[in-house]
Amino acid sequence: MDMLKQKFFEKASAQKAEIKALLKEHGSKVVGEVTLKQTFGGMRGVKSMVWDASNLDATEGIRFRGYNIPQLRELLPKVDGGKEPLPEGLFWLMLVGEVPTKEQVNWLSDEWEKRASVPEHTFKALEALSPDTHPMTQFSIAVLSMQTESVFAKRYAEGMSKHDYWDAAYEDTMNLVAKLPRVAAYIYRRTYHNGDHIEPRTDLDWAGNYAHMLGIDSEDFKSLMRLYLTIHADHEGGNASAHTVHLVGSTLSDAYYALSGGLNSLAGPLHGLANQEVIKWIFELVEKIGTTKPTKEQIAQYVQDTLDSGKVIPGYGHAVLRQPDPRFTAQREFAKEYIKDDDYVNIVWNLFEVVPDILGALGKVKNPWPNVDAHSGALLVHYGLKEYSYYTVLFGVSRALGVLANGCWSRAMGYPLERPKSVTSDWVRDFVKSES
Ligand code: CMX
Repeated sequence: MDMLKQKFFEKASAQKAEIKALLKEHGSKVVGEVTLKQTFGGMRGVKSMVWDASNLDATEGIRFRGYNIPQLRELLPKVDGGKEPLPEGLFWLMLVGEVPTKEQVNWLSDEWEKRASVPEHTFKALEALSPDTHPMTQFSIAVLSMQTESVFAKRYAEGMSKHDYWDAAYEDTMNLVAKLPRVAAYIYRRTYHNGDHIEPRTDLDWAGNYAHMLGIDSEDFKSLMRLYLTIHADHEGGNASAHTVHLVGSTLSDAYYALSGGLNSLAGPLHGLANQEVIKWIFELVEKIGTTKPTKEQIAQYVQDTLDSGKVIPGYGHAVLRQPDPRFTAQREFAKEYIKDDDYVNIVWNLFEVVPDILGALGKVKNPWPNVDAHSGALLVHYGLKEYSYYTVLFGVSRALGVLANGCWSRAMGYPLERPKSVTSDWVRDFVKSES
């Protein structure tokens, strides 16, 4: 058994026994109430799921196993001479709750490199799609097409004991994460570079190799990819993509089915697709105003026009956060350090000064601050990745780390099929009548 799997098994077995005892004694304690507003309003704040890899605080933002983003940037191992954390390190932390050593992270990079081969039929499936198929559609199909490789599905068909689900889930997770950069880069090169594909390198880390296969080989872009793929990896369990993976996985559909489902959730403009919407909207701003150096007054007018036409301001607002997203701040710091005076980065920073007051004045927006998607596009454009329809794929590659690590825990803990209760509008009418 490999060292990460062994650690995971030991931690999960101990936690399973602990939680079993805890539930025996405290299982009927009430953890919250559900109001009618929440029942109709997207279940905001309803505590109905356990998710150990990360937790979101409305003001502090995300913490991964207790560590915030500035701490991760400092503590997680880096490539020699590099300043940004390796996503491998975050995956290790999320899976077993320990900050890994440089050696452990190197082992993981090598392990993923060994498992990275993508089945030929996946490339064929992609080639069968119309070239104008949205990259997220291609990505979801590609992940699903690799389900032929599922260890979980194969072992389940052979009669696997439920005590071994964790083992098969771990194998699927490691294999699937390993294959994602190759598949995702293939989609990019196929869609925007006439199928001029770039072979993987065996001497690079997971994110560095992805940057290389995209065709952008600068060291700074590799650093950006390491940071990007770290900070987008997880955002507790209730966000739409994570929750979808959790729900699909709870039926014992394997990691390939579950991730493909999660990617379909991520592809919505209120969620991950907002990263493409932000830069598209900024490009339209530049086009409309006729300059890449708009004044704050011009920007404010453009924001107002967007709201007046009945649209949301992409990259702003959040269902849980009530402060600027630390993932936005991390990207801002990256830009300050690596990028000097870029017009699109400056527009993003000016939007940050203008938008919150305008959204706040509407009186209904609970969080007028920027989220993770407000900044990423300007950074990618700076390094030459201008094809914004691709951006959510990058998000999806990263998000796989968190949702699949959590999927391993769900199978190890033996969490059951997810099945909340729905009610009808008639039930609500009767309920309100009986209450009053
Ligand atoms: N621009 C304009 N109006 C906004 C807004 C924004 N950025 N954010 C919220 N609002 C509006 C809502 O549409 C809602 O209006 P109605 O009552 O007329 O329907 C009202 O303010 C209250 O919404 P809320 O409780 O503050 O926000 P929700 O929890 O319902 O929604 C989110 C959260 C992210 C969907 C919303 O803020 C939004 O649409 N933002 C823009 C899209 C975006 O950036 N999404 C990415 C989020 C991060 C991610 O998942 O990747």
